Amino acid sequence: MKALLIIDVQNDFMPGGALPVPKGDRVVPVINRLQKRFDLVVATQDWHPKGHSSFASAHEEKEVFDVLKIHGLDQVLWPDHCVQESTGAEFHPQLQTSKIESIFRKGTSQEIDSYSGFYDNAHLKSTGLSGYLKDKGVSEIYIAGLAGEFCVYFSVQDALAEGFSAVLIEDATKPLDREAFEAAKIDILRKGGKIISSESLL
Ligand code: VGL
Ligand code: ZN
Repeated sequence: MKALLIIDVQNDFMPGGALPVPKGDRVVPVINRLQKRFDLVVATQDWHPKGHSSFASAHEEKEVFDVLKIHGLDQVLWPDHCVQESTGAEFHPQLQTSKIESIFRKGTSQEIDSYSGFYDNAHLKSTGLSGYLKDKGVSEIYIAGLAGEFCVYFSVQDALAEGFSAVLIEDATKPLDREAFEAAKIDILRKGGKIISSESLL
């Protein structure tokens, strides 16, 4: 069985949002068209408490996009984004949500960031997504959403590590940085993931 996993299609990642992904809004119509092709659709939501450790504003004398070691892990410092219950954390208003059976929230622990929809960045805590998908009989996960070289890339890697086949839908994602995304795509292919265009599903 194949599932569509929609990563972080939230207002703060859209042009005009707190952490805008260039052309991030372009993924919305593509993802809406794709949903009909799947038996199961699930989504993630970046969902940070106020003052989250990934926010530059939580660290004195640090700036947005500085990189810090937090508990031994490299942490990019982001603008405040996707704060729990805020408008920025809501899904894009045009995203169709009626087919989304479950929403997995991540980044909820104050001290640690979570790019992947499966685990936090230190792999300490699971969101339950892997067990949920296995319980539903899913073997293939198709991944879409934002941002291509962060939450999407990390989710693809965890999907593969959990034993799923993982397929990145290239025109249903956008990166923050195109070069970093090119490197991520090479790594996805090297790890056994696939990369396709939405056209091959429609
Ligand atoms: C993301 C940076 C910080 C993402 C989330 O959804 O890719 N990126 N939080
Ligand atoms: Zn975040």
